[in-house]
Amino acid sequence: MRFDEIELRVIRMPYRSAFKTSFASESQKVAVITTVRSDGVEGYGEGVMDPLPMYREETIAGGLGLMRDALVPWLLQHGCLHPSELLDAWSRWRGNSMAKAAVELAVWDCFARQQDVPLCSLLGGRRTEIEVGASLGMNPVPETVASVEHHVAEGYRRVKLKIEPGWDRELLTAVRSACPQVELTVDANSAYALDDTDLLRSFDEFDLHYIEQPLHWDDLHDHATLARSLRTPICLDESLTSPARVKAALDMGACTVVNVKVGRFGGIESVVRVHDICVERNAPMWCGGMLETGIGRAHNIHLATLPGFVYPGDTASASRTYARDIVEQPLEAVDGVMPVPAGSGIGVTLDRAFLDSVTESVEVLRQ
Ligand code: OSB
Ligand code: MG
Repeated sequence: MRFDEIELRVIRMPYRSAFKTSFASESQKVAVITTVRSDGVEGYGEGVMDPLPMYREETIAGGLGLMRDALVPWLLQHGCLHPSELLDAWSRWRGNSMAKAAVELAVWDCFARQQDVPLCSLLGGRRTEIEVGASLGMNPVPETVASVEHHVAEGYRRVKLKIEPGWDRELLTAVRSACPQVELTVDANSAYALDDTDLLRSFDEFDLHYIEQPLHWDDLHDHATLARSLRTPICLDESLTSPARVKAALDMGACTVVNVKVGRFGGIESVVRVHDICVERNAPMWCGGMLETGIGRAHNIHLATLPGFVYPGDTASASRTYARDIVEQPLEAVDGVMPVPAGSGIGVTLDRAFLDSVTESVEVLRQ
């Protein structure tokens, strides 16, 4: 594939309500939407970096810089035979997984559209729908209990609660007594420390499916120590950034469950390698979310059709997060099941008028 043009577009879209985690309360999405153009066919990707490095270390400004200075010029100069080549070709530029993924995803979408096949079939995914859960931001206890009940009634296959020290046992006690059967998980986004081991062990009574990223955002060692003290399984999110890190985490017992985000791993090829590691080791994995727009959401849905994604993912209905989306197809779950968008590539088309209305900047790089 040769590329004629690559567009980097920064968009800003309000959430329907603020999303509060242990690291921030966010009321809007700022994302980089990438478009590659090759032989009259476009492909789209989404960068999940934030304006400030609150989740991991990447930022929009840093990601755009690397795209401009390295990834996009390289792609315009070399092109590729297959999108799976890009991960290794770009490995000499260290880190910056979210920036790499933002460009690589667009190339995969473009490649699939040129072959006129759905992205999932290129990856070997055979499902036509995926099971999904919902991730609830922090809200007062009564509202959270009502929200869990609402999502259970909607058919979501599991509910994840955001927690932090001082915002955990009371919430979990209330949710468990209202919904004793719901498949429940918690996500601390790195808010606890190893000194909190006794507190975290006390969560065993809530019968959680797993605890997501309790400790430091780049740690494996302390998570392995913690895991030995808990009955509840540990799932890592922030700490897992490459196939090698996943192998290390599973081998040292830092986690038994793997949250996969294509941005954090540097693209689809990297996720395919993570997938094979998890399948080989029988480690359950699931597809996480970053409150993506329809572009990133559609990519997540296609990825999650791979057989190793055995737990429900975070890719819930887009309408939970946005009043209006930048894609024309509604990405809506029914009874906790999200259909894979049909058609070629990721199966969605842009609502260009709305996209323009939420665009903050556009730059187009050419041959
Ligand atoms: O830790 O999984 C996370 C959103 C932004 C950043 C980090 C996380 C999340 C979510 C939301 O939990 C998942 C979603 O609905 O996309
Ligand atoms: Mg998480």
